[in-house]
Amino acid sequence: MALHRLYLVVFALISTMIPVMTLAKEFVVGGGNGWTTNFDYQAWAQGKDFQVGDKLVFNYPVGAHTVLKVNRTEFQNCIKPPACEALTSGSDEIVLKTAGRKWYICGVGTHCAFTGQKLSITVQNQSSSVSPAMAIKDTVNYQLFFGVMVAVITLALAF
Ligand SMILES: *[C@@H]1O[C@H](CO)[C@@H](O)[C@H](O)[C@H]1NC(C)=O
Ligand SMILES: *[C@@H]1O[C@H](CO)[C@@H](O)[C@H](O)[C@H]1NC(C)=O
Ligand SMILES: [Cu+2]
Repeated sequence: MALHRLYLVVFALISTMIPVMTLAKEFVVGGGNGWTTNFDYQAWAQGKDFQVGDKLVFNYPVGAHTVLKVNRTEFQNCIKPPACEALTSGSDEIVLKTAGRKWYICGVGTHCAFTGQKLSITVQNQSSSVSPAMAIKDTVNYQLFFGVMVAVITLALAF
């Protein structure tokens, strides 16, 4: 019986962790096309639900492109921001930390201006405060549900 209870405690702990860990979504920009020229990134972004805590991944051959986070004006005019470090790893990950409109361009040559290598997205707020992963009411309810369920099962087995 003690073993059963230990098993259930472990199960309860794991089941409360899973929703938190799978919560943040990862978006590979451009999907299989990656981060490249002559691709419609606005069409790609259309209908996607970007939320605080989610991650963007820009994939491209190292040296072929870069990723620059820019403001609206820079985005519209394909201006590279002064003193902004470009991401150049070829597999650049950007965690969306705040809500609102975000703009990204490629800093290589005229990729932004002439071949549309630019992405603009709107990041939605999670509910409110604390860390993004913990802030979601549904998750908390889900965890609560699991916790209660496991407690009930544990009690049922213990007696
Ligand atoms: C965008 O950044 C530029 C610097 O490259 C700055 O001069 C400009 O005021 C910024 N525009 C907005 C709308 O923040
Ligand atoms: C997101 O939520 C924060 C705090 O709850 C608020 O200050 C901010 O204005 C919100 N942003 C958007 C884009 O809704
Ligand atoms: Cu480029």
